[in-house]
Amino acid sequence: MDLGQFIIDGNELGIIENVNLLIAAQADPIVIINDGLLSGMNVVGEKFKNGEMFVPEVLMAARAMNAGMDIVKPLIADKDMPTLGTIVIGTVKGDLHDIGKNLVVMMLESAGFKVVDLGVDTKVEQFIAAVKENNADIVGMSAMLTTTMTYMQEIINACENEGLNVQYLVGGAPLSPVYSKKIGAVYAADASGAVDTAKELAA
Ligand code: B1M
Repeated sequence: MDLGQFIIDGNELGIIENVNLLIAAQADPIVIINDGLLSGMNVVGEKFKNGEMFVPEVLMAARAMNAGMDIVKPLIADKDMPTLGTIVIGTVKGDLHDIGKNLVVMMLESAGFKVVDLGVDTKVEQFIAAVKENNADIVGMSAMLTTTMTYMQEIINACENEGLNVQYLVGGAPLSPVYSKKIGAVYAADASGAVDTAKELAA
């Protein structure tokens, strides 16, 4: 059975039914994740990047992925859980836009990152506390307003002052690669780009 195709089709019920069947047949949960769920989500990422899939379809795929993960996760010891790294993410202070950020979160989780989502209107102190608490590798910041994107620099400065050993991933409509580089961060244009960039940063 091709679990990946159920993910690509966003078929949540198909995933639930077939993951349960595989578990009943004693399949290895790690193999289910890597060869079934993640491989399907990788295809979704590529298709989204190439304009062959759109936001609603990606959301459905991510929901199917999460439904599958919810079944297999309890069967895996934390230490065996495949993880590419830990990302603390939030929409920055003063900004309430979270649709794009939520999509990025879903895609990062589906790709195998541990994501600590701080939500919207996130202040410097929240980022710093979450990085320390979770020993994060990456700080992800989203902004949709020209008036709020400048706050990213404050977050980066504060993290540097604290001596935190993290990389910075940023995105949102008003951002550009040039501006992102200027503040010391790496830019991703969309959710699938965020996954690719996060993989590079965490490597
Ligand atoms: Co607002 N809004 N909004 N809004 N809103 C915009 C952003 C705006 C461009 C509309 C416009 O004027 N044409 C404009 C900003 C102008 C500017 O600053 N340049 C604007 C404004 C002005 C405002 C208010 C100030 C309006 C007012 O009250 N006068 C107000 C501000 C509130 C606040 O935040 N303090 C406001 C409010 C709202 C709503 C609450 C009504 C609602 C948000 C609901 C929500 O998010 N829960 C809203 C919406 C929906 C929009 C638009 C229409 C759509 C945004 C969206 O969700 N896009 C938007 C216009 C537009 O973009 N066409 C607009 C879909 C989403 C999938 O894409 O968010 O770009 P996007 O995310 C992408 C990428 O950007 C990237 O990946 C995502 C997925 O592919 N990405 C990342 C995002 N974050 C990333 C992080 C990463 C990497 C990639 O790494 C960490």
